[in-house]
Amino acid sequence: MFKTSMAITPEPAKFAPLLFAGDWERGLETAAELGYDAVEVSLRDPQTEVVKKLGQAVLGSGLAVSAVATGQSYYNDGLSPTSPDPTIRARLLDRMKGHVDFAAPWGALVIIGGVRSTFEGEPKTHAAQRQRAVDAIGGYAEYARSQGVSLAIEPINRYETNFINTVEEALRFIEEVGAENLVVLTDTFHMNIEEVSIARSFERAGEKLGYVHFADSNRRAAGQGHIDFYELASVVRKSGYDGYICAEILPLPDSRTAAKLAIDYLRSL
Ligand code: LER
Ligand code: MN
Repeated sequence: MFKTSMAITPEPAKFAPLLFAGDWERGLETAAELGYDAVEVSLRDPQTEVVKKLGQAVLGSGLAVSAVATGQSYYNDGLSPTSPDPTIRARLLDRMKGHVDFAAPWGALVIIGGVRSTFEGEPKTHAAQRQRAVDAIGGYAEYARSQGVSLAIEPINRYETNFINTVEEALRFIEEVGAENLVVLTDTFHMNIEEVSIARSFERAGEKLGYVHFADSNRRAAGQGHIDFYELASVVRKSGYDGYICAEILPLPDSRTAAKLAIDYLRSL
């Protein structure tokens, strides 16, 4: 049996594949009722009251936090580690430290996915944008290590970013940053677009596999599209991965039904 998690957010988000967006109380209640082990929380500003309340409520819910997703800092507020503006990078460093502090009590991961943003402007300027991100993420990793937290680099498909689309690129980036507490997050929705073989890419992540998003080809719950999750489950088991499988999925037909479909299917694997 895999440890299970589902992705929620306390705020109405611009980023779609999250359940119970803006209604975290019902999100927690439903996750506990359906028997999930944990929730993944997508946070905007970790210093806000709503995030403090959410943290307290999770502690009392019997659930764990599996991971903190951080993309809203870019999607909602334009903060990016590639930015040439040092005040933007400093604001993001502050946020990331707050995310690490939120994650630490559960040993949850902090996800570096959408927050990487996308390289902009002339291709010849991309190397400098990438270098700023290497330095910035190295800084987040150093703080995270002091709190016993790991950061998960998530490859994202080409329609959302041009900065790390594949597992191979994530591994190269991790090597470049050179921090021990950087791992790979494999999201099957993105992999279905980018990877030659989803299964072989899970194998390629190997010991660096640190976290998993299961969403089907249409970003609905696993089992609602055409990805072969039985093959993937067997590859993941063989790799010795003992972390969470998190349903990061569209709330279709509605949040509760999607959450129920996902956990029933995860249990069948
Ligand atoms: C976040 O986990 C994700 O999968 C991305 O689509 C964010 O843009
Ligand atoms: Mn994802």
